[in-house]
Amino acid sequence: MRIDQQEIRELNNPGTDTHKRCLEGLKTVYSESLIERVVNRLSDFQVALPSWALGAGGTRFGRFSYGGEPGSLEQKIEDIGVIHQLTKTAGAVSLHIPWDIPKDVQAVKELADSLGITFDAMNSNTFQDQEGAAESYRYGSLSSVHQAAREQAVEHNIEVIRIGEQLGSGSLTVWLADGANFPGQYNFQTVLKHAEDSLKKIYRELPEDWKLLIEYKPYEPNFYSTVIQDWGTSFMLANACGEKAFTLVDLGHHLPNTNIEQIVATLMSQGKLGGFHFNDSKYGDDDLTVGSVKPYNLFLIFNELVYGMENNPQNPSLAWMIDASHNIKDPLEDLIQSLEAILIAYAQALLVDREALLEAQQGSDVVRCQEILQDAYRTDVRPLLREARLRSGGAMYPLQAYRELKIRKRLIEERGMRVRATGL
Ligand SMILES: [Mn+2]
Repeated sequence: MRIDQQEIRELNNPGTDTHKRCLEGLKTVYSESLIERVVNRLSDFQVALPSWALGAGGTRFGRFSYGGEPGSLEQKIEDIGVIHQLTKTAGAVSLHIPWDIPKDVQAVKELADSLGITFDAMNSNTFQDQEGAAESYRYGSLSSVHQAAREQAVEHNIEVIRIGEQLGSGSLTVWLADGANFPGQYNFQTVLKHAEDSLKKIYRELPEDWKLLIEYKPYEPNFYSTVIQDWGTSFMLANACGEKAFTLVDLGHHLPNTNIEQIVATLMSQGKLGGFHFNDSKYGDDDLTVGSVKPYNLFLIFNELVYGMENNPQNPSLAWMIDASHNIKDPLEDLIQSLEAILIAYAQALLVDREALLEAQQGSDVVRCQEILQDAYRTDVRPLLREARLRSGGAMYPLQAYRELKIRKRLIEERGMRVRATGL
């Protein structure tokens, strides 16, 4: 389904005057040129939505369906189209292979194109056994001690690159779930060497203008060790592969209280941060809605991302993606909430007075340093988000619009109650 642009305009109209007054209020604190700059940055910012995020979420204990789920890749792209129409921030999709192999590449491309959606990073999957596959990944894939399993996993990643090439994607994300459940299960050095050799084989097949993004995670699905457990290991492997390989940071893939903003700063200074997965967590890799638990943390991370984007030309532009699970929520509502949280943190980080901060840091005025960051964090930047959306034809209040337009009801009428999306 598609929303009639007129419907969005009609929803925006009554709130426009109030919005303008809120925006004027911000102009009493920040210069007009800064506000203009932030609004433009927000309009340009696009976050990819993964093709596996549009179906009902759940945990390993259960899954609660909600009706109107997308039953095909085409419908998933249409759902992203709806979110993009409302927010103007979801202009990309990140495909998971083999869950979402396009049957008709040309048709899928044309559909995405008509909705203003591009194909961001491709995701391979060697954490599950695939139907009819000769080798099992039970004991690992790219790092397995079994050569045939390693070769099959490398082959799969190359196939994902080939599909991505046809779609116009420009990067491959490898999240290697390989690890050990028990001490002594494997030799740490052997599996790391295998992982490196396999990644190099995949890297050799990358098109000239592509990137290889290497994700890390400390534990889960294996509970004793993970082959690529932290940013240092990923960084080392990316360096071993070459200049087109980068580290990908997933917010949930850290042990509790890890200083993620420092990791971001370190990687960007080395020009090696390539991708970013958004989510939030309380205990582990909870994949909660972005900004739902630790919004100040998210702001501090964005503060480093903005600094890096402005000061590290050696770092490439990043592949942004939401990697969360809505669990009991309507996924589309959850994704709208996540996009809002991302833009809020980004806008706040753009408001940080960097000159004043530098001066306070040089003068070791610790109190002032904290005040400068928190001044930005405590600013209600939502009028800036609304202004950006208003200018690009989105809804000023996307979540409210989603509800008022009764999108879920319309999707259920169109697709029924019983469809089940492919994926986890
Ligand atoms: Mn991830």
